[in-house]
Amino acid sequence: MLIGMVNFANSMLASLIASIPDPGIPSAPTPTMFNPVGAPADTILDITWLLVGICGLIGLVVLAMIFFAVIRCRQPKGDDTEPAQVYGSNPIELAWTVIPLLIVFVLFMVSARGIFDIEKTSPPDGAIEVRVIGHRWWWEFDYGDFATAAELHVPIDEDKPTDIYLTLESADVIHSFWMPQLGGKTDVIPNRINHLWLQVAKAGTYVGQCAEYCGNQHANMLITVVAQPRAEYEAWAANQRREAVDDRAVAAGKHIFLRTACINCHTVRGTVANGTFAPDLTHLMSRDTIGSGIARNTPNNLRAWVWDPQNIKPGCEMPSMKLTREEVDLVCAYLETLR
Ligand code: HEC
Ligand SMILES: [Cu+2]
Repeated sequence: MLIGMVNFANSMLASLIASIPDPGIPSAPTPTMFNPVGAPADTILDITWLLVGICGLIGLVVLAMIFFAVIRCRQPKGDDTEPAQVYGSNPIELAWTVIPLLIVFVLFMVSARGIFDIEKTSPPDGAIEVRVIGHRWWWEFDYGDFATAAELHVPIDEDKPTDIYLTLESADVIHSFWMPQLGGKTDVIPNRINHLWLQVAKAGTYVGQCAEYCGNQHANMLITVVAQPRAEYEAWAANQRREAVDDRAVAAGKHIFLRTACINCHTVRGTVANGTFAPDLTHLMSRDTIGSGIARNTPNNLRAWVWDPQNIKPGCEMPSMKLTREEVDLVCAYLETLR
C-alpha cells in the first residue's frame, strides 16, 4: 500500500512538472530517490523505508494511546471528584527511557553502517573520475583532457553497473550536488575538495539539481547525467577531445565572437578564446540544453540566449552583449559549427 501511495505521489509530481511549458531537458524522468538505479541510492532508500517504518509505528502507538486515554478515561457525567493521582512509577519511567534508547541505538547503527557504505574516500576500481566545479548557476565537468557543462556523460557496460567518482569543487559559493537516483548528496564548498560516489546500472538520462541555495538562479542549476553504452560514450569522448574545427563559411561570425568579450569568459579550444568563467563552448552543439538545462539547444533558443540571456535566465552571470540582430545571427551561425 505504501509503495502504491509513493507511486501515486510520484506520478502527481511528474504531471505537475510536465505541465511546465517547453522544459529544457527533453522527456527526462522526474528526479526521485524512490526509483534508485545504483548501489548507493539503493542503500539510502532502504534506510529511508526502515526509518519511515519505525517512526510510523511509534506514531501509531502514541496516537492509539492518546485515543485510548481520551475515550476510556473521560470524566463520567455528574462525577466531579478528582481521579487518583499517581506520583512516580519506576516501571513506567524505565520503559520510556530504555525503549527509546534501544530504538535510537538501532537507528544510529543502521545509519552509521549506511554512511560507511556510501562514503568512499578513494575511487572504486574501474570508476569513471570527473572533477565537478559548481558555478553560479551551472556545473562544469572536467574530464582531464576536455571540459563540458551541465551534461555529465558516463559509459555503461552490459554486465555491470558503472561507478562514478566525483571530485567536487566550487568556483564561488556553496552548492550541493544531488542526483537522487544515483546516490547521495554532497555539498560543494569553496576552498574544500569533497568526493561523491555514484553508481548507475542502466542506460538512460537522469536529472538532478543543485541542492543548496546559491542565489537567484539556484533552482535552474540542473544536472543531467547521460549514461550511454560504452561505444557511444567513447565516440562522444573522442569528439569532445578534438579542438574546434575551423569552418571558413562562418568566418564572419567567428570574427565577431573573437573580438567581443565572449572570449574573456568562454573557451573554444583551437582559438584564442580561453576564458574559464563560463561554460566551455568547444562542443556546444553536442549538448541538448543551454543555460544548465533551462532551454533546449535549438537554433531559436540559442539566438535568444546570445541576444539577451537575461530574458531566459534572469540574473545569470552572462550579460546581454548588445550585439545587433545581424551580429547575433552571424555569431550563432558560427556557434552552430561547434559540434
Ligand atoms: C561575463 C562573462 C560572459 C561573457 C562576456 C559572455 N558569456 Fe556566455 N555565458 C556566461 C555564463 C556565466 C554562462 C552560463 C550561464 C548559466 O547557465 O547560468 C554563459 C552561457 C553561454 C552559452 C550557453 C552555454 C551552455 O552550455 O549552457 C552560450 C552559447 C554563450 N554563453 C555564448 C556567449 C557569446 C556568443 C558571448 C559573446 C557574444 C558570450 N557568451 C559572452 C558568461 C559570459
Ligand atoms: Cu548552486
